[in-house]
Amino acid sequence: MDKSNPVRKVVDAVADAVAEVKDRARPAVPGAPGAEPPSVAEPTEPRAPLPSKPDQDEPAVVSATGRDSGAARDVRSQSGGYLTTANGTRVFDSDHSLKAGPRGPVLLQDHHLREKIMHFDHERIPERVVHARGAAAHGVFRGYGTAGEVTKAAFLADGVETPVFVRFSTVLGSRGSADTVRDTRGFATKFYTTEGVFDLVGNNIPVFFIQDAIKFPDVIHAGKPHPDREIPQAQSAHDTFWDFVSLHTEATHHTIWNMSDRGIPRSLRMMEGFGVHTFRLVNAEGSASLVKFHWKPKAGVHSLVWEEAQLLGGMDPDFHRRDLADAIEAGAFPQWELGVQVFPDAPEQTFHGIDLLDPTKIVPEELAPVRPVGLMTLNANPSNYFAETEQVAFHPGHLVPGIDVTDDPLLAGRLFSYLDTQITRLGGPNFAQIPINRTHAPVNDMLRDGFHQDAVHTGVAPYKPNSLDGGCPFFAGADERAYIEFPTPLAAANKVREAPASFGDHFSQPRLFWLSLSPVEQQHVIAAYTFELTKVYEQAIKERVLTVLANIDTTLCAEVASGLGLPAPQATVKPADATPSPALSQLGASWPVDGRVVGVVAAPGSDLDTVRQARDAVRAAGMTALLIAPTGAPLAEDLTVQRTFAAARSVEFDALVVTGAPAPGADDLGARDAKSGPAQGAVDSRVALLVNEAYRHAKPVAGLPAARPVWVSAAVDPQAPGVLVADNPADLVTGLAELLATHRVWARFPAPTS
Ligand code: HDE
Repeated sequence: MDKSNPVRKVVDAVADAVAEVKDRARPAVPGAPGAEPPSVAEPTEPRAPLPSKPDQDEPAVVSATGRDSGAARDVRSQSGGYLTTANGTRVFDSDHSLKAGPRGPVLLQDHHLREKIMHFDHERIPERVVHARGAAAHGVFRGYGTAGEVTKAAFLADGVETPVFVRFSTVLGSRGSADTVRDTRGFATKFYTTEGVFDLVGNNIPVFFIQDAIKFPDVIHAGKPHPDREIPQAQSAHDTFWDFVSLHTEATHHTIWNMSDRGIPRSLRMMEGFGVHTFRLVNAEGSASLVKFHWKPKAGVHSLVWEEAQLLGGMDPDFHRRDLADAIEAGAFPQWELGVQVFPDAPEQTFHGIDLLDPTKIVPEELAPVRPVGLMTLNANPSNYFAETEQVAFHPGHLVPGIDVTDDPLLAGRLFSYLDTQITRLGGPNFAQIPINRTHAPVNDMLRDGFHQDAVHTGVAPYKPNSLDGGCPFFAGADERAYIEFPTPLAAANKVREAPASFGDHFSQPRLFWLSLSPVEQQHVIAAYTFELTKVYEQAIKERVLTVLANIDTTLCAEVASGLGLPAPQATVKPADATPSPALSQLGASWPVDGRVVGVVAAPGSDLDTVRQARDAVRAAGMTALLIAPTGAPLAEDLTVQRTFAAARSVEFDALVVTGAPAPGADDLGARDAKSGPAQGAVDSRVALLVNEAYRHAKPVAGLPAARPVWVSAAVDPQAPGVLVADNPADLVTGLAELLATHRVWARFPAPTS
């Protein structure tokens, strides 16, 4: 890329800033719970509270009306060295209630007990109706200055840096559900711009189940657990979901994306994001364009395989939130490029015949390339989950000058819903004053009072027009950067409850998606539909879904029907011609491996220098090395063990380096650890399982010559693609990183072409 190119300039500047932050001491193994290692004995000497960890940040310290207070970032956390009541009175004892004698009774006058329990009783707030399970991070967005042609939004100008807070989520599960379920992921970004907050509240799938907001309660009621038994949790593999989507066929496109690998991301860092709706951008000259927003991850788009996702649900239900926090802590900052597909704002609002107001349709990137407009880097973890990740409140109506909405009927409903839901969830109308939601732009809003009012408003005339407050505040014009809705012309129409005719095409784009996938991705889609429908009780629903599949593709339908043991029905709609869009496939390129997790297996008697070299080579490549050994005893002062054979499972690792062949350990017993299989020859059976599973999931596995017996016990062909054997650990890791750049050793998953 040419050095004077504005995109290059910003990429270089961000790279410098990232390098600077990375230079701060980073832990070799992320995940320490606090800022300092604890002492074994309980500390008794009063001291100031510990700071947040270096990888963490808090919301900016602005007043409830958006003013920079100049206070330190940690001003809101605890202060002072002594335990106090909520009112700051020092506490003498918080372990015993006030009693009449040691054996009671407890006295009613114990105001400290009363306050402590009262507050505890009210610690929970309602979880989000949808997207309850989330994980978030702070970061910065830098504009490339390439969007000026289409929008006057100040934060997109060249080199402008805007703080952001991003919350990722699953849709269906409760707050405590597992991360790796098959579901759509939310991707919501709050930009604290100088012109007010802009929220881009998107998903990792570019289309939605419904075309009209009035259907949202229906699709969510169908996807949530059955109302009688409240099962299953956080998944679509049940009757009500498939009942709805097979009757309401506009859901077909979103459903096939969920059944594809996009429904089970490897990492939140490895997902695309989409604004889904078409938005209207307006430039400084006042001319409008229609656009679709895209987030493109620098790490590529990668997924789990279904078995990994299922195992992780039990092994590590927090897999995604841990991965995000660990990567940031380790200095592997996730990055996404924001881009726009631009379409003329023509009266019919279509592009190449695709209705831009229909949120069940994409515009293939081959028809309208994604133009990069800025780069987002997530570089800090939240300091407090509740204060930040739980209390953040997004709203698609948080817009800034230069970004306007279209008449997409789904978007219209969202513009109502998000404000409404926060009143219940956050306990009143003043949620914009919660620290994480505060704008960094001055607020002068004439909204007054209400629960949890944080601002002490002055003045006597919170109304307009007034003279008592000197007429203040005043309206801004376009020159003072007011938000002015674009004067969109409207065609004469009748008031009706109807959708436009073009919204009736439900199958051409699911077919386009199917045909764009590589053979192995298609196999995954077949397996996902088959798995989900096997869990459906009612045969009529399965038969109905098969007819929907027949309308997408005969092979897809035939394969799923065969898995279900049902006849494949005829299509009711002639499959449309579709030109595949290669951009929809996740395969076919190489990506950085920063933040990937490599397990280094050590056997008793492994050469420790070799283990050390393997670990250091993994770290030098920007990845995280976790040492796996028979017990938790450190192998040497500098070789701390992170996983034992009993605790390790392959799904936690992207790749393995095996430095020796451990003989069965004393705890390699079914009675102690049911992972222990029947005798695996000379090798500990948990290690054999670890390696076999990683191999089966098409992960790179590498071994030193001393590890040879492991291949036999694990039934791994050392000649197979992606199995590396070499003397030198550094060479092994280099080879392994090359393999990981394509995410998996795809050659181990040969698939028939459809
Ligand atoms: Fe949402 N959605 N949604 N949604 N949505 C919510 O807002 C809603 C839709 C999305 O991390 C709720 O604060 C309606 C599309 C994300 O806090 C609620 C409709 C897209 C998040 C709500 C939609 C989304 C939400 C629940 C149909 C992708 C999580 C709690 C018209 C473009 C944000 C809350 C976070 C959250 C309503 C459809 C994305 C109830 C009525 C389409 C990422 O207001």
